[in-house]
Amino acid sequence: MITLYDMPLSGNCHKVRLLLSLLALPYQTQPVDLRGGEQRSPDHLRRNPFGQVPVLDDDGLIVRDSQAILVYLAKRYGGTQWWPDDAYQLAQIAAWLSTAANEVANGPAKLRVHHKFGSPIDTAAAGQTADKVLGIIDRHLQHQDWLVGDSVSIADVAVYPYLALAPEGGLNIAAYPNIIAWFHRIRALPGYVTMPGMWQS
Ligand SMILES: N[C@@H](CCC(=O)N[C@@H](CS)C(=O)NCC(=O)O)C(=O)O
Repeated sequence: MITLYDMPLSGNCHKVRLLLSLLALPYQTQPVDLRGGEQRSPDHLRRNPFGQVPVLDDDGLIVRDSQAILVYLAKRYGGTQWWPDDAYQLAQIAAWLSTAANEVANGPAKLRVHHKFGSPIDTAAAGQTADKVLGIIDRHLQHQDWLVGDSVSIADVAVYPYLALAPEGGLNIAAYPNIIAWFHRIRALPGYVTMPGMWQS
């Protein structure tokens, strides 16, 4: 059985919920009370020494980090549509996973945590990072439907949640028409699931 150590308002957890649902994989969630500090409990630190969610437990195999979990699920359960054989395509997917963990996390995701939960951040730096990454992604999607190749991949799943949650960080996502068109394509996928706070058309 797959168990996702989860927090309903976490975009990182949503990446995993979205892929599990797109793959139609049965799973259960185990909520981790982040406000109460449960992520720093000895039990959770054994699962993830960084004291964060998401963590996946697949019949005793523990995987931490949203990007790593997407890789695991795509390779283990997804077939070549989700984990291509081609080295160049895989490298492109890895590049976007890296963007999700860096620029998207330090731009739109950080602004959201600040606006929604009051975390102190350097708002000017996060704003600059957000503008840059949103512009790059919007231009990238001008001539292609998906971030990599000609079908959805874990690159899209990794980048999507914090872009769709960007309005909660005070960002005007409607200024990026190619991103909005990509939102619509993602939302039309069989098995798509949303979460509270995501951009509404
Ligand atoms: N690189 C990690 C980041 C995970 C992360 O930042 N998780 C947040 C929730 S979205 C968390 O667990 N925060 C609790 C804390 O840091 O105390 C990933 O992609 O999974």
